[in-house]
Amino acid sequence: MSLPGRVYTLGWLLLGLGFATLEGLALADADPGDTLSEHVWWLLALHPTAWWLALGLAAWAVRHLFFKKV
Ligand SMILES: [Ca+2]
Repeated sequence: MSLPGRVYTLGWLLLGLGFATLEGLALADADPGDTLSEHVWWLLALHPTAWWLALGLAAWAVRHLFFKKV
């Protein structure tokens, strides 16, 4: 199944808007432990393997975003 490109664009825009809203609410809330970075640190503290997964994801993201072959 193939969706029109505009559907994906709208989805990514909604995802970004949702992220900005959630992160803004978490930053405005004085309670700790609710921002994205705090959740990432929590995940990384669970098991050393999480660091390797994060490193792999970061390497993939850098390659994908900055060295993508057109
Ligand atoms: Ca907070």
